[in-house]
Parts: sequence; structure tokens; C-alpha cells
Amino acid sequence: MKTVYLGMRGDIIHPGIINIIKEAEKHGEVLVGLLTDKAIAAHKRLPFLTYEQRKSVIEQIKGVSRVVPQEDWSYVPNLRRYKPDAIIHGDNWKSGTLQKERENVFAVMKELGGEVIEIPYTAGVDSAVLHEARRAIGTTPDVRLKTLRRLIELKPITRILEAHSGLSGLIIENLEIQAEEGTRSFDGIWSSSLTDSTSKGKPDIEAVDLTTRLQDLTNILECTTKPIIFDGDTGGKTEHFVFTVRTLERNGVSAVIIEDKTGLKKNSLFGTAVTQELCPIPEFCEKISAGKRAQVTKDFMIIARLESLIAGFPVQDALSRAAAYVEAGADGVMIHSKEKSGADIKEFCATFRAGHPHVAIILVPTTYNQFTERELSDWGANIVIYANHLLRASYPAMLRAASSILEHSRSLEADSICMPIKEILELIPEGV
Ligand code: SPV
Ligand code: MG
Repeated sequence: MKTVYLGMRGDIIHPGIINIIKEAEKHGEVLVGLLTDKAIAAHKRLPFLTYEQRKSVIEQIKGVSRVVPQEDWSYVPNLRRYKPDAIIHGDNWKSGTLQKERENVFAVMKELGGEVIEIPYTAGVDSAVLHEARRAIGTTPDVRLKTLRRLIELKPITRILEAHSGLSGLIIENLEIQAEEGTRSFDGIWSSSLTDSTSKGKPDIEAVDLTTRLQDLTNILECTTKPIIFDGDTGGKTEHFVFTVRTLERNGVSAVIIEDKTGLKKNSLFGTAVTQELCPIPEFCEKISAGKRAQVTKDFMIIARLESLIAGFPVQDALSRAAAYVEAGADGVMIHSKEKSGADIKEFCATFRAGHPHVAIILVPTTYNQFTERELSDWGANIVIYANHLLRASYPAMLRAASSILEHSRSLEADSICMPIKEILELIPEGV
């Protein structure tokens, strides 16, 4: 019996997939190469269902003989490995981004003495459109919450950007660019205390109460599906923090980061003097442990933020605190610094990683922003947070428009730097 290879994501089962399986069956036993979560995450959004869930569905489809993992976005490594007699694919790959892959597949099948079967793409079914529709339907708090841990496990580095409103959240949700590895987009959202309070014209001193922060977060939750990391400032009193954890979890937030400062909280990037006292280690550990005991799901993450370097203490202080916080239950550590060279952060990452191979490291490279994500990942970072850039980009743009109106006593000249009204209406269609 001949073998026919069919590669797929298998996250949405639609008539096109059934058609291609039926067609494949005519040529031999159908061997499905199911893309692993990691292979998908490197190129596209994470699938809604995990590999195991997708596998259990695909295996039950009539005509499928066997399901094997396809660990690479390209079919080629699996074709070499399983040496099927044929591969089947919709003819939609004759144009667009899959063209190069088609050429590679033809070459490899020729080498193996096999065949490439191309069948007309099923009219009216477009996987990309279906995946877009899935996104439009939204998510559930449960699925959103779990996504951060999945991303940390699957991606070399998880890319997070700050949102302070529904509109900025939509940019993070929707923006995609074409890059060398395929589609590049943001993986999730940082709910920043700095940009949330600044957008309200208030200082970043825990002046915006948690209830208000959560109400603002609701605007973001309602129009996005990507995971959210919540900036919990100091976490407040332990007795209050346990409620914060529950509330965030209930809303589908993936993680909270709390910082080991004490007294009136000031933004870490504020001023040059050492302005902040650090929380005694046992007290902060107790807060972390109480939070961990309070959480209901196993997926929610409590991340300890180390302010040692900001407060003028050496890397060693941050390292001993980090070890204690992990012991207390922290699922990750965020190490913060204002040092432009990044040397202190790099040193921290190297030593911490050696002792804790599996604890997530989160970096916020606002000052040491000369390093690329790949470099930060090589240091050992799992998550990079761009903590304030959408707010910082919007303010000069607003100032320019306002100044132009003042200068010209009319808005005509400002039009060229403003989004057309038509586009803004299309951005958020009625009834959505
Ligand atoms: C925030 O975004 O509010 C933060 C990160 O806490 S930072 O501003 O760098 O302290
Ligand atoms: Mg903050």
C-alpha cells in the first residue's frame, strides 16, 4: 500500500480538510503530519487546541491512517524522514508565501522518487479566513489565561507590548508584519501602572486604585484575545493581594508582577537618586506564598520583580532575593535596571539561569534598548516587555495635531497627520 503525506495545522476542521483526506485516500494510506504547537508558534498565532487535542480529533477522521508530529513549518524534514510515495496539497500554494515551499517539496519528492499531488483548493473555504473568524469570536478567560505558559514553553522569547486602552490593545491584537521567519506579531499585552496612570493624568505612585485599574483592563479584555500580564505594583498588603490574584484569574489574566519595594511606590525609572526602600525578604516571600495559595488555577503566574539594581544594590542582592522568592513560590522573576549598558542584567541572567534552569526570566529593556530580542533570549530571557511605547508614541502625535490647530486657527493642516475619519470608522465596525 502506498503512503500519502498530508501536512496540516488541524485547529479548525473544515470541509476543505475532509475533501483533501478523501482525495488522498484514493492514492494510498493517509499519513497526516500534524504541525506541533512549537512549529506553529514560530510562524503564526498559537493554535486554540493543543497538539494532543488536535491529534485526538484528526485521528478519528475517516480515511486517516496515522498522525505524526511535524516539528518544522516546512514539510521537507518529515518527507525525508517518512519517505512517503506522495504528498498531497491544495493548489493554493502556487502563489503567495508557500511558493518557495512548493519548489522545495517538488525537489525533495523528485529525489525520493515520489509524487506531488495537487488538488484544486476547496472553493469557499479559506483556512486563513477561518482562523481570522475564530479570532473575531474571541476567547474564553480560561484559554487566554493558559496561553502565556504555553508561549513561554514554545517560543524562544515571548514578545509583550504595553496597552493602556482598548484602542492600543487592538494594535497589539492585530498588527502583523512579514519577517524572515514568517509572520511577526506581538504575543501579549502588558497592563502597565505607568501608562495607565499617565493616560489618566496621574503619577505612577499606586494612585490609581485597583478597582479602577481593573475597570480599564476590562476595556482591553473585551476587544482582545492575547494573554495579559498585569503590573501589580507592590501588590499592596498581603491581605489585599490575595483578592487581586483571584480577581485577575477570574478575568483570564495570565500573570501578575509585583515589585519588592516598600513605602510610597515611585516609578523605577524616576530620578537618579536612590529613592526607594526595598521590602524585607521574609515579608515579600509571605506575600508571594499567600498569592500562590489563593490562586485557583494551576496556570496563573505570580512573578517577583527585583528592584535591587534600581535601588543601588549589587547584582548579588538581586540574586539572593530571587532565590528566596522562587523558594516562596514565584513562577518567574523580572529583573529591572536603569543601567544603559545592560551589563548588570546580563550578569544577573547568567547566574540566575545556571541555578534555576526552568524559572521564567522577564526583562523590560526600556533603557538598555540597543539589544535585540534574540540577544536577550541568548542571555536567558523568556519574556521581553516593551513597557510604555504606545503611550509614549501617542503623546507627541497628539501634541503635534493640537499645535497645528492652534497655529493655523483651523484643522486643515492637521489632517495630514491624522487618521482619516473613514479609517477610524472602519477600524471598529458597528455591532462589534
Ligand atoms: C510600568 O510599566 O508601570 C512598570 C515598568 O512598572 S517601569 O515603568 O519600567 O517601572
Ligand atoms: Mg509599574
